[in-house]
Amino acid sequence: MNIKLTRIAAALAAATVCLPAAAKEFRNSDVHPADYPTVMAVNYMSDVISKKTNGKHSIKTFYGGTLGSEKDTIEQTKLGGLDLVRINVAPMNNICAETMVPTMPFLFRSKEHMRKVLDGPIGEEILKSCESQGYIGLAFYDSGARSLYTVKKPVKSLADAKGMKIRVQQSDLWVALLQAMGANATPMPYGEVYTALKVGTVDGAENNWPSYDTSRHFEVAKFYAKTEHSMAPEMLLMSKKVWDTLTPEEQKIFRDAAKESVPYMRKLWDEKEAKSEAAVRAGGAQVNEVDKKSFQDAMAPVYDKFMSTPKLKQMVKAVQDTK
Ligand code: GTR
Repeated sequence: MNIKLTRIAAALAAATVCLPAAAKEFRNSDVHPADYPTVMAVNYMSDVISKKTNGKHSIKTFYGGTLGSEKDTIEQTKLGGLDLVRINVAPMNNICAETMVPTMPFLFRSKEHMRKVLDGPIGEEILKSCESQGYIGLAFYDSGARSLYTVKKPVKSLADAKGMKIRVQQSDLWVALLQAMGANATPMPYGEVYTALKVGTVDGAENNWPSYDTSRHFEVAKFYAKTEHSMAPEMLLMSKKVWDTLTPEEQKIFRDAAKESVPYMRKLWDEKEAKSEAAVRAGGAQVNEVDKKSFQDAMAPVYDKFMSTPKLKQMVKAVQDTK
């Protein structure tokens, strides 16, 4: 190629890089129903984006798990087949190690503690950690505390969980967590849990009030033991492949809109938690307290096995030191 042509090619390449992405309705996936706080938060984010881009960009959420399980949609997002995905941190645990930190059992002391950590530098570090794996971490959303629920008999102490077959999310850490309780942990996509509880493939599962309610799991597993063993939050991720097609200005609009959706989501979350707890109690759920300390004490092996590097250990300490 002569010099002139090379210059033209270079100029064209530069122009391509700077060209703004074409107008687009970005696709997001969520396993929850249309009125769940996570789905409504991304709708809110979409409105903000649409306003700031004069209607050029928006986000459509395919809710109710129609695009697949969290594990599958995470893979599609990496490839750019899906633009965004709203998931729990759990299915990211095997992909970026830092996401294990906010999953760790009994780590957060309260909702306020969790929010403070995730809004601060540790939260940012975790969101950033997924970038090298092909994901742009845009936000954390609340997911409350997860507790055990069972079909045939209540769990009142650690001993009661022994040998029970309990569905867990698709994460090695989650398998170990339930094993540490003495249970037989069975990883399974969320959409299959209702039937598994009903036909007896599993004896129980674990989740927060809103999921226990909206999934109707409370109809088949009515014993809810307030173990509150993890406050593993939700995440909103964008495909790095798709992200790279946005201009820096558009990227900023997406980031800011995601952050703006967080307080909105938290307000909806607080309301939903209270409503769902009341709904499942009215629907026949039998709720009991447990000896939390015995559950907590059983978690040491989980920390030893998964918080194994100096970096992860330091992150756990930084969380614990956050006042
Ligand atoms: C819910 C969470 C979902 C999914 C589900 C599960 O609380 O919002 O993203 O992780 O639990 O247990 O699979």
